[in-house]
Formats: sequence, C-alpha cells, structure tokens
Amino acid sequence: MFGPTQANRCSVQVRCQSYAVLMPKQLILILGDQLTPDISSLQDADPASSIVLIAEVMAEASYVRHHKKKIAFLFSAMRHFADELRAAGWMVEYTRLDDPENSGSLVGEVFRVAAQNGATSVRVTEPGEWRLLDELQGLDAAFAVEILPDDRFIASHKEFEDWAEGRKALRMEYFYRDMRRKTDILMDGDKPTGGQWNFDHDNRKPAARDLMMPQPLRFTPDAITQDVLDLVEARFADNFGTLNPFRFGATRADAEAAFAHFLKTALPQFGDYQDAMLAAEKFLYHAVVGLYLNCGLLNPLTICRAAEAEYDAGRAPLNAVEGFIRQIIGWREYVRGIYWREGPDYVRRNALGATRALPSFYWDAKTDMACVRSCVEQTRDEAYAHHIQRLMVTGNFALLAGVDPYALHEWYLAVYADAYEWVEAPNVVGMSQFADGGLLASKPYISSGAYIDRMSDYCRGCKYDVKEKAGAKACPFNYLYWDFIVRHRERVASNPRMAQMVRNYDRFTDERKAEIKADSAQFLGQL
Ligand code: FAD
Ligand code: DLZ
Ligand code: SF4
Repeated sequence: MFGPTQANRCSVQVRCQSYAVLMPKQLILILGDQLTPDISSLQDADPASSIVLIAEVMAEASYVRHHKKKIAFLFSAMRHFADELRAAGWMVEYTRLDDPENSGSLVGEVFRVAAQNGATSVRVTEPGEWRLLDELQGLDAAFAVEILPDDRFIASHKEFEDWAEGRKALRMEYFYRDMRRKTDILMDGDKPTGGQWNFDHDNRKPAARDLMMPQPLRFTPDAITQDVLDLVEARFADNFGTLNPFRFGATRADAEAAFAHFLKTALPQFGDYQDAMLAAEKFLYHAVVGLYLNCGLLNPLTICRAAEAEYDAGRAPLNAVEGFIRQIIGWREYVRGIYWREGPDYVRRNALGATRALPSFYWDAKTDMACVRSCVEQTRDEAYAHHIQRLMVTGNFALLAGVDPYALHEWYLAVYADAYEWVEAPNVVGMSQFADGGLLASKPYISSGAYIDRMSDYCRGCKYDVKEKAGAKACPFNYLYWDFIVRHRERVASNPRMAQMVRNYDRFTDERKAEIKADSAQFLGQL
C-alpha cells in the first residue's frame, strides 16, 4: 500500500492545508478499471499535494450500452475504492453520475476538478483503450501530463514487442512459456513442473448433469451498492440485462473471498471441465473472477501464485492449476499485447468480409436454437458466460452466419461485466471471428452442432435435431458450417489444419451441396 498509514493520516491533513497555497496540486486520475491501491499513478505520489479524482461519467457509461449489472458493479466498486483510498489518507474527489456539476466525460472532470483545486499537473496510469489514451494525451495542451505504464500486467508493451518482433506467427503457447520463465510459476529450475508446459489434452471432458457443482460466492448488496442499483435502475432502464438479483462483490475483500472460495470449491476440477457447458449450470468450475481482475480488485500474479500453492499443497492437480494459470499469465497477457501492438484499427478488421447485421436474438434471446437462447439468457441475467459459451456458441454462430465483426465486438463489449476493449477485442475480432486474418487464431473456431452436442446438454431441449443435416428440422450449425467452408473455400483450403474440410465437401453429391446452399440461404434470409 503506497498511501500514508492510518497512524500518520492526521499529520498529512494538516500538512495538506498549509501546503495548499504553497504547492501546485497534482491531480491523479484513477479510471474505473484502476481500483488498485498501488496502481502506478499512486506510487511515489505525495498525498499531501495530490488530489485523487475518480469519476462516474456518462461518456464512459454509454460508449456502448453496457449491461446494467456491469455499470452497477463498476460504480459500486469505484465508490468503495474511493473510501479505501480516503481511509489510507488520500484526498479523493469523487464525481457521482447524478452530481449536477458532472461534466459528463473524464477529460471534462479533469478540467473541472483541476480548476477547483488549483491543480496544474495530471498523473494517470495508461488506460485500457486506444480511445481513452487519445483523449488523455490531449490533456497535455492544458496540463503537465504524466501517463504511466500499468505495471499490474506481467509483460510490458516493450517485452511483448520484443517477443513478437520477427516472428511469423504470434502463437500464445510460446509467449506463455516465456511468462512461466519470467514469473517462475510452475517451474522446476528451467523445466516446466510435471515435464510439460501444457496439459490441455486432459481438459476436454463434457460435464455430467449429476456432478456436484460448486457455485461462485455471492454477496448481499450493502448500502453503497444499493444506492448504485437505484441509480442504474433510474438512469439505464433501457439498457440490456437484468439488474436484480445483484450478487457480485464490490470490495477488494469481497473479490479476495470470491477467489478463495473458487480455490477451495472449484479449482481442482477447473481443468477437466473447462470446455463443458450445461444449461442449468452457468458457472461450472470457472472462477468468475474476470470482473474483479479487470477492474483491479484482484492482482493477476497474486492469484496465480495462490493457485500454484494449491498444487504445491496437494489440494489441486497439475492439469487444473496449469490450465488456470495459463489463462492468466498466458492468454490474458497475450491478448493485451496483441491489442496494443496492432493499433487502434484492430477492432475494425474484417478479413472475411462479413457484413450481416447482428441478429436481434443476441439481445432478446428469441431464437429456437436452444444453445444460443440459453447463452443469451444467461448473459442477460448474469452479465457472465464462460469461455466456451462465448467462443463456441454465440461466437461460432456469428462466424458461421457472417455477422459483421465490429457489431459483434460492440455486443461483447457491452454485455459482460469483465469486458474492456483491450481484452474483449482480441478475443472477439481475433480468436472468435478470425477477422484479423489469423494473427491470433491458427484456424477459424467453427463447429457444427456435433461439437455443441458433445460438450453440452443444450441439444436435448432444442427444437432442432442435432443429428439432422438437412431440412427444416436440421440443426442450423450443421449446414451453416459447410456454407462457411464454401464461402471461404480458398482461405480454408490453404490452412493445413482445415484443408481436409474442403476435400470432404468436394466429395459431397451435388444434391447434398444444393441442400446446404438452400438450407443456409433459407435460414440466413430469416435473420
Ligand atoms: P475462468 O475460465 O475461470 O478463467 C480465469 C481467468 O483467466 C479469467 O477470469 C480471465 O482473466 C483469464 N482468461 C481466460 N481466458 C482468457 C482469454 N481468452 N483472454 C483473456 N483472459 C482470459 N475475457 C475478459 O476478461 N473480458 C472480455 O471482455 C472477454 N471477452 C471474450 C469474448 C470472447 C468471444 C471470448 C471467446 C472470450 C472472451 N474473454 C474475455 C475470455 C474469457 O471468456 C473470460 O475471461 C472468462 O470467461 C471470464 O470468466 P472467468 O473469470 O470465470 O474465467
Ligand atoms: C466501463 C466503464 C464505465 C461503465 N463507466 C466508467 C466511468 O464512469 N468512469 C471511469 O473512469 N471508467 C468507466 N468505465 C471504464 C472505462 O470506460 C474504460 O474502459 C477504462 O477506464 C479503460 O481503462
Ligand atoms: Fe444448438 Fe443445434 Fe444443439 Fe439446437 S441442435 S442446441 S441449435 S447445436
């Protein structure tokens, strides 16, 4: 903790008052996803001559129509964090959304609060979006601006650049190995613990309905959260999502308790069932900590070390612990590296030329496809879906149907409580939609209904028949899969991991090919 301690808080306040006229004040802007007491903007800062600004602003709350639960979670976490900083001795100016003086934007709030406090310099940790970086850099016309690296990440921008430099393909696996070496997590000297870097082949089990499922730790809203819930209900009534019941935690202590609960109840089976989906079990063995990590209530390295300690103590197997750690020091760091390396136009990439409007059932769940319906309903109710639901149901459908990746990107950015552009965009544009042409994924993540049937129980409750290949009863994923192969034939044929699919298609009879075309046109025409 970098703030002054409780013991010296009074003397700090006294010093502040006497310095106020003598020293130019520095304004430290803390963004909504920077709720970390030792964030770089607070490190080495002098609480006596600094004003910390945290602001709820409409510009941030409306650049996409965020899920109601996402806004409520973040505003409540921001308000709790302001109290945490005040308790540590910082002077905090907190702008509430409904404050009559609220200028509506972060830059506007910097000007307003700086003027009120006589601040001439602004300090901020780099934001997680190009849009905001651009806005904050623009402050330098009026202030001495210091934008600091975000050292909560394990790899700096430079480290990622250096790693990527000169490589033909930027595969996560090799980057991940470097992160293992750098952090010394799950390492025996210079060798990976257990003799293997990756235990993914053990992690593909479908889940049985009769398994005892853990549930993530849920919290009862306190007075601060309740105030925010009232605000969100009043100001964002038309946004997507169910607000109540609201069960996310909002403090660091809540986030730590939620993570400790995951370690105890779910981590040992995290690996086995990582790719499984069950309609009635929304969380399976996932950690449900993305929202806490991404806004700064949990630290990535700390939680990875805690997971490693579970393995060391014999309480969780290696495939589970390695799988969990890989998601964080591997995937999470890697997608951030890609986001910043590829530049602001990355979110607009559309290598497959997909132009279809986002179907309305992504918002209202009105579709006969039970898998998509279930994932959208769950997203609406929880502001959460786990990785395979995002990738192999809603993402897979959009890819097969040729949905405009930018429209889909905006949907994913809006609907999940853990969504910030630096992490969402590479997952959607790159991993899920192949819209970056294969920079991130080695092949398009497409599947027919058979994969969804194998990994879930959705098909049992579906109007469509997953075994049917053609006709009105057939699972749409089945013919849309082949339609995708035909539409992108050349690209697929040149991919060693998929070329076989083109050869399989070529062996179909003309009649079968005509069915695929007609069923696809009929289904897509109704969207
Ligand atoms: P767990 O499955 O328990 O995994 C633990 C942690 O690992 C996660 O909290 C997360 O921090 C990290 N992680 C896992 N997979 C990834 C990944 N592919 N990229 C980055 N971090 C990862 N993650 C986000 O944090 N924000 C997003 O907006 C987001 N959008 C996504 C969109 C699509 C289309 C896809 C396919 C994935 C997306 N992910 C996103 C990654 C992943 O789905 C979520 O991190 C995960 O579902 C969060 O739930 P959890 O905390 O239960 O994760
Ligand atoms: C997502 C979000 C929302 C809904 N509201 C705010 C806000 O009012 N104030 C704020 O500082 N940040 C908010 N955020 C997060 C930002 O939009 C942005 O994603 C991150 O700050 C990028 O680092
Ligand atoms: Fe989804 Fe097809 Fe299964 Fe229906 S049959 S749930 S559409 S995969």
